[in-house]
Amino acid sequence: MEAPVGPAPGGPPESHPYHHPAAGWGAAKSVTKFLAREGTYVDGPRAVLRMNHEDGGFDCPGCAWPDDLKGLRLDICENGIKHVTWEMTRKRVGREFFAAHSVSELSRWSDFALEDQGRLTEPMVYDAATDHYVPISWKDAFELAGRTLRELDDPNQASFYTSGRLGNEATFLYQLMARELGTNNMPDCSNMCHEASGRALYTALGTSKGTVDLKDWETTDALFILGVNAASNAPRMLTALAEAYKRGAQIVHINPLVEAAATRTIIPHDFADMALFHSTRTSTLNLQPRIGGDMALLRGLAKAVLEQEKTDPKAVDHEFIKRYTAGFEDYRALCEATTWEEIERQSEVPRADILKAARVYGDADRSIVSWCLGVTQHEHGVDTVREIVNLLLLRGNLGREGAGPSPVRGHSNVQGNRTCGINHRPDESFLDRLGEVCGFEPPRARGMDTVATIEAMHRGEVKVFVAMGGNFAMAAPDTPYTFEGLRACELTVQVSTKLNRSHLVHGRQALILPCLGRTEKDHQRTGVQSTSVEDSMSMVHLSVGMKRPASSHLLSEPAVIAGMARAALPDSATPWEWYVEDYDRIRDTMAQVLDGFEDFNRRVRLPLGFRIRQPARELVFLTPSGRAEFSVAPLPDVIPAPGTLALGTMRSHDQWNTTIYSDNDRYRGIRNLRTLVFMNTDDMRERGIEQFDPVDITSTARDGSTRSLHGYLAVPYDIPRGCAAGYMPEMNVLCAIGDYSTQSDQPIMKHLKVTVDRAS
Ligand SMILES: Nc1nc2c(c(=O)[nH]1)N[C@H]1C(S)=C(S)[C@@H](COP(=O)(O)OP(=O)(O)OC[C@H]3O[C@@H](n4cnc5c(=O)[nH]c(N)nc54)[C@H](O)[C@@H]3O)O[C@H]1N2
Ligand SMILES: Nc1nc2c(c(=O)[nH]1)N[C@H]1C(S)=C(S)[C@@H](COP(=O)(O)OP(=O)(O)OC[C@H]3O[C@@H](n4cnc5c(=O)[nH]c(N)nc54)[C@H](O)[C@@H]3O)O[C@H]1N2
Ligand SMILES: [Mo]
Repeated sequence: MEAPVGPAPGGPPESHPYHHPAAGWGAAKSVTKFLAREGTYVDGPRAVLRMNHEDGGFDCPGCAWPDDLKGLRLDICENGIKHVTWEMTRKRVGREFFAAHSVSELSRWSDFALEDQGRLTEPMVYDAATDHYVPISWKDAFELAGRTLRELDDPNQASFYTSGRLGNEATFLYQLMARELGTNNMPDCSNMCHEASGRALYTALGTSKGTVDLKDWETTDALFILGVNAASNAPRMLTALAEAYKRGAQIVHINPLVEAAATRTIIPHDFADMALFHSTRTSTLNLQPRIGGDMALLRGLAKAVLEQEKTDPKAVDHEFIKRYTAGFEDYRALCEATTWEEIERQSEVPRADILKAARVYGDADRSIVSWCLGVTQHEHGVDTVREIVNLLLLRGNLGREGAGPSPVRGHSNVQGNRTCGINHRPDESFLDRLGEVCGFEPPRARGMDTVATIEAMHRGEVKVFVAMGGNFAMAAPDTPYTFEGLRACELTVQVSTKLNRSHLVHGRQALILPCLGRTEKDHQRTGVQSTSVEDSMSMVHLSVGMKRPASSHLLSEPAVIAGMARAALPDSATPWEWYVEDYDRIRDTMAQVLDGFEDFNRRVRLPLGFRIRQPARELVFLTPSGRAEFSVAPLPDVIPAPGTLALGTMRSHDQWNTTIYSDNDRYRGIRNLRTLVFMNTDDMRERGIEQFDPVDITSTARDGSTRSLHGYLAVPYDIPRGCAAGYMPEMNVLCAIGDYSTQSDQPIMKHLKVTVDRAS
């Protein structure tokens, strides 16, 4: 990649151990600086006071952690504030901007500089003759998109991407448009995120979501947190962890890196603690498996529980297993056959430490296991999530208060997108209902996901690419390959709030369609509209924007979709315009199509919204056997070959996916540096590498092809031998398009096979 991702560093790189609690004053200071830079000193704090409120306000567009059930408490976080103010910036990108800068020129700008220009204000179309984006009316933009879609030989030559911001009502219209056109090609950011969790939970429990809610977090005896950097990526989890600690709950963190959430925190809304610098611990035990070693570690926990049962029959909940599960005896045999030696070797955690965690699990009446990308973005992501379920089933940790699986979802509405129909592998029953209620015959063939879409672009089989939000060019694996795919398209359409790389890496024809953000007032014919979103714990509630839109030319996402749909489907029986006049009408249709959405309009207006029915939570398993299924997968071999390292790509504290706020990563003690690789000191010494030495990183894909990054700086870090870590999206260059999990089709972004050498 030619252009840098982050801003120009504010000084020489620094790396210091971080000794302060997570959140607290460090966070407060960072927020103040950020508000000043965005020019939103007054609006920012005012907006934040209206966020996640039980009597209205908008849903934080940041992460998907649920709102505090106690309602009015001001449960906000540093990164949520940054995220909101990023959208509310006073800076604007208008037609003058595009007239002044050609696409070739902008392509040399950093990703930071692109987004830093502010909010997009009017629809633009690419003019190849001048290499500039020029203004286009909404009507002409819809006609261009509609005509190109109409003229395709086959609707499967179009692919419709969703980034997890999109509200439920827009989501429903979007999938309806794609399916009326005749395709299930609906890649989404979930394909890179929690696809593995969904598939594993669906097969094991018949529900593709977690079963617990915040009340369970408040009553559990033991929390096991795997592969999530909560202090940065789900900061409001810190509150739950601190409160659990104060109650005497055990908190076990399982992560190759000891992240800030695994130490201590000052809860920002606890003003007394803030004033007195009083911090609370957020961990009782930290285990550091090697990258990919979680499954072996989980197997070790299960093995220990089964061994304990020999002297203490209550260690295993036989009553539960007999009544509700299938496959226990096979699983027991598998655990017995897996040796401690293999478990230790594959996990890189000593048996004594695994036994400590097993004792926590065995002593707890109620346990929750929570996880994020450290578990999913691997070849064996599905098997590992199923191993989590195996472990929970052993002690009946399901279907009762304080117990169960709890995946931490990413984007604020990524879970809602799936619920409302964004799925390239839709259920027959969903399609039947959709067809019946909306009066058309939906396509039945499976569609393409993210990786399949990029490959099909290369073959010339996907010609039109529409993205509802996100930054596909940077988020997807194998950056140069993804760029080529996008450039091979006939038309690319990006519906966005801010300028990003995906606008510059475009098809022969290209549209930028600017839309309202979640903080903004959405006025339609019948008045101000609200949209609904679903959090990580299946709570659905309304979000109402209250800011004046960034420009009078912006349309809401439902309006953009309806405009495109009408142009692409002139004979459609769907009342697209009527839907947009009043989103209650969309919700009434959704209530007829979607499971658990009956009486949607009334229930979504309850003070905290409503929780979607969770059959597994009620011990109803919609699996073929009608029972919760144990799995019996062999342990994968995750030990790096001699001379190689397993590299995980992850986020810094100061970024939102492809949006980079600064070159700092406060909790990991890094300043002014993103092009780095964290390494174990022994691995560095073996290679003759010192701190901040420039290194070359080369990945070897399954097909034997290699990809390299040059001049990255090595940073010694407390990480197991054989492991390395660095930042996405830069490191997507190293992730080959073919290196996706055969279990989930997810790119294996946490497990790249690399060599690291001193720069030549
Ligand atoms: N501020 C902020 N918040 C965000 C986001 C953001 O970019 N910025 N992104 C949002 C999105 S879309 C998502 S999906 C989530 C992502 O949230 P996370 O899953 O926390 O995201 P990552 O930064 O990828 O971090 C993954 C964690 O996994 C650990 N890890 C790496 N490999 C392994 C392994 O093999 N085993 C285990 N146990 N751990 C491992 C890393 O050390 C790191 O702590 O956050 C959401 N929230
Ligand atoms: N190597 C590596 N790659 C990864 C990951 C990893 O861990 N490692 N993580 C993966 C994961 S989990 C995810 S979720 C993806 C993220 O993939 P995406 O969701 O595609 O990327 P984002 O960076 O979240 O998208 C940011 C853009 O969204 C637009 N936007 C913001 N708000 C709105 C809005 O309200 N409406 C609309 N229409 N547009 C809006 C803005 O234009 C902004 O530039 O990246 C994936 N890529
Ligand atoms: Mo994500």
